[in-house]
Amino acid sequence: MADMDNRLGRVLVIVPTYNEADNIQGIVGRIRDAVPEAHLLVADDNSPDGTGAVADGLAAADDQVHVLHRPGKQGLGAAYIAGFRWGLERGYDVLVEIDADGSHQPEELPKLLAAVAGGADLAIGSRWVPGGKVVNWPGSRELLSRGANAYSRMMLGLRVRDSTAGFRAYRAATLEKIGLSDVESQGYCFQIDLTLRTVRCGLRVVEVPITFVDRTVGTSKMDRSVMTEAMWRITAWGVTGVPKRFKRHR
Ligand SMILES: Nc1nc2c(ncn2[C@@H]2O[C@H](COP(=O)(O)OP(=O)(O)OP(=O)(O)O)[C@@H](O)[C@H]2O)c(=O)[nH]1
Ligand SMILES: [Mg+2]
Repeated sequence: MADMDNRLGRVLVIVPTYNEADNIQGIVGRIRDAVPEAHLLVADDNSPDGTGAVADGLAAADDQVHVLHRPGKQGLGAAYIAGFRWGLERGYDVLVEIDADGSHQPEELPKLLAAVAGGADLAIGSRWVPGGKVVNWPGSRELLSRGANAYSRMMLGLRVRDSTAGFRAYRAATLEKIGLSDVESQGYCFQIDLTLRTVRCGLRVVEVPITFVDRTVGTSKMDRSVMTEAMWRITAWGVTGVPKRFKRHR
């Protein structure tokens, strides 16, 4: 692990939250145990259930835990962009995405980080490569995820099997190269957007099989508007070919 830390540099794990008061303490504890060297940033969108205040309490007790308070619900993409900027400004070398609801198991973080240490510019915790699994997911959600991935592969020519996955580790250099200032995606198609940018910059994406566990506590933020946004953006990126904004970074 010490060798791996040397190759990785400083790691920041970003946890976006909206109404995760019953999950945040458990997930922060599990992340701290799984990757004790890493720092953690909770990016909270002023959750009405008080998640931000719970996170402040955790940060007060642990100087490796930080909180970014945002004014209101602006979507997962915006929360991650703000979190990435926070981390890049402070010189972190690897920036990790993980959900707060336990779907992504912190105990699998070392596997993701090992892929980055081994040369990946982006490591994705993937449900849909051999060895990847989903536990307790309703058939309808599996169908939606598989469908979104199949559509992305077809429309965008992506070879990545799980480009909607939200459990991933980026090298700081990857985020700097792909450019964050013109990312407009708000919901889950944010993940597809950044995957596409990474691939189109000629960077190396490695998929690591993970076991995804459906949330048992709290409520989902997945809704029709999130799905509609993904559908129209993927279609637009597909039919207009390589957008200029992606070419610029080549
Ligand atoms: N800061 C912020 N976090 C968000 C927002 N939307 C979702 N999240 C967080 O992003 C992560 C993923 O959202 P989920 O609601 O779990 O979405 P999902 O995994 O597709 O849906 P379920 O697991 O079925 O609930 C969770 O940690 C949420 O709290 C948002 O607008 N702002
Ligand atoms: Mg979830």
